[in-house]
Amino acid sequence: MKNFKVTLTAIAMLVSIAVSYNAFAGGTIVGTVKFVGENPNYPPAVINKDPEVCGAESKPSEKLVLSADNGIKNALVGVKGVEGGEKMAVPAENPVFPQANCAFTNHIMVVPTGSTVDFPNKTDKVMHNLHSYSMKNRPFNKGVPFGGVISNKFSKAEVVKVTCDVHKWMTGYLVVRDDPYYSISDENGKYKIENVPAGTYKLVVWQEALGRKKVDVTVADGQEVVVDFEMTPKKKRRKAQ
Ligand SMILES: [Cu+2]
Repeated sequence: MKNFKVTLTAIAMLVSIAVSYNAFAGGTIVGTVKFVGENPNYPPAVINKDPEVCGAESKPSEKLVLSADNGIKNALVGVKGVEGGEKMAVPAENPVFPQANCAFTNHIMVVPTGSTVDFPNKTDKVMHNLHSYSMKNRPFNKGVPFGGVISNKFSKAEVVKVTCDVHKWMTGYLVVRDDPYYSISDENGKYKIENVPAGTYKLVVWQEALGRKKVDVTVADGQEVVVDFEMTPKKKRRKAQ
C-alpha cells in the first residue's frame, strides 16, 4: 500500500511538471521590418483648419516612418492560423484611442475582438468628426466635441482605418484581433512575438503605405526564430489603354 502511494505521488509530480512545461512552451519570432527602394517621401500635412488648436506648423506624415537605416516603424507583424492558441480577452476597461492636438495619440493600436473602444477629445477646443472605414464592423461617422467621447464596439477581427472629416490629415488604425500572436514594430523596425505555440504558420506583415507580405515560419518550443522582412513601395497601377 505504501509503495502504491509513493507511485501515485510520483505520477502526480510528473503530471505537474508536464503541465508547467506546457504553460511555458512555445517559441519566439523576432526580426526587423526594413524598407527597400526609393522613399516616396510623403509630404507633411498642411494645417489648413483650426491652427489655433491644431498648430500652425505642418505635421510630418505618419504614413511611412523610417529610422536612419530604413527600419519601418508601426508595421504590424502577426502569426496566422494558430489553432488552439490563446485568445485575447475583452478588457474590463475600454481601450482608449484619444485625439489630441488634432492627431490620434496612437497611430496604430491593437484591441481584442469584442472590445468597445473610447475615442475621447479631452484637450482640443474644436469639434472632431471621426469617420471609420471597415468591411466587417459597422462603420461610424460621428462628431466629438471638446470634452466629449464616442464609444464603438468592434465585434469582428480586421484593420479599421479612422480619420477625421474636419482635419483631413488625422489618420489612425485600430487592429481588431482575436489572438495575442502579433507585434507592432518599434522606431527601428524591430518586432518580437513571444509564446507562439510550436508549429508552422504564415507570418504576415502589414504596413499602411506598403501593403502586405507573408512568409512561412516554423516555431519550435523554447527556440527563437529570426524572420526579417523587406518591404518595397507598391507598384503603381498602369492606366487603362
Ligand atoms: Cu479633427
